[in-house]
Amino acid sequence: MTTSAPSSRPPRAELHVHVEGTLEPGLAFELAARNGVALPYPDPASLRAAYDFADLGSFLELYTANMAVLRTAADFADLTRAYLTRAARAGVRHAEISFDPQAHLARGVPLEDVVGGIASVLATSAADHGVSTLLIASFHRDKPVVDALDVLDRLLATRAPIVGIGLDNAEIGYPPGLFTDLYARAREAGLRRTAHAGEEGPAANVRDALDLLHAERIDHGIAVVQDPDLLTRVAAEQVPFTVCPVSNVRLRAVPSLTEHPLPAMIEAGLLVSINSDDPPYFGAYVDDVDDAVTAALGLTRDQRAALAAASFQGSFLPRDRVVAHL
Ligand code: ES4
Ligand code: ZN
Repeated sequence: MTTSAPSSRPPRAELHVHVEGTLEPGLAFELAARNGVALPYPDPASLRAAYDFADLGSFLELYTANMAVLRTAADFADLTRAYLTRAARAGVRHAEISFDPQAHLARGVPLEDVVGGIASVLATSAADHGVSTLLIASFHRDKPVVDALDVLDRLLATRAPIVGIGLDNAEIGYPPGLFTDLYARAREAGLRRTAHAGEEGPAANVRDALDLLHAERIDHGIAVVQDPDLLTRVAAEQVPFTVCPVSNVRLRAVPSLTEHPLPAMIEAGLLVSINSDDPPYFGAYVDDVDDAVTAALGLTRDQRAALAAASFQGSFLPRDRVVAHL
């Protein structure tokens, strides 16, 4: 995979990346050795070869299994640092990074170690990597809302440095309406709100995330093109959509990049940004995604500039910080 120097790419933000999904096979093996954890693969290359997914479910299975190597605050710090180092090379100047608190609590890793490890690196990301950062706690939609409420309360009680919340994991069978209480509490606490919706689920999930959860941003949202009225509405409201075209192809939500609904979303006037989601799992950091999308869809220079601008406009940065990036 080739990577150009940052100067050859327009500055951009990355708004949709799961820190656990940035775990490179090499680092996974390093952490496994450090923590005395066994991985069911002989070496990093064999693990990477397993990154061939039939759907979201098969990806989530491996993604969750690999978290076994993440045990200590230092592990989470190393993971976060590795992502920022690579993201800086991709031209990323601001990153809004999600993490899955429930996944680690379920494995007996204290919340303080997870948050502390990630936050220790984010605190100096601008100075160390030239990347400003914000942290998002993402909740599992396939777990009960009471679990999520409990974790959110703990994050708030410990003054975890999060800007907002998200909703991820399996979408089908777990509609946004299950999480109205969670999003209401987050909103009351002054947190920003994003949610995965319309990734493998229907356009109605995008509408419900907006209307029932008061989500300010939609992660993926590609199903929105199936509902012309909703498409018109989200264009008028300039709802940010954090689209991950390579992820969608690798998880077979879309058959190929050339058939991706991104052009239809751009055409409809949506505020769309391009993101990586889980870069090593899908074989592409955000610069690689930009290149692949440009090649497959023949994006113009102006369209690419608009996508880069939208990555800042859709961020949770204060208005003056957004303007400074444009
Ligand atoms: C995810 Cl691609 C994707 N979809 C839903 N949840 C996720 N968590 C990490 N990656
Ligand atoms: Zn995602």
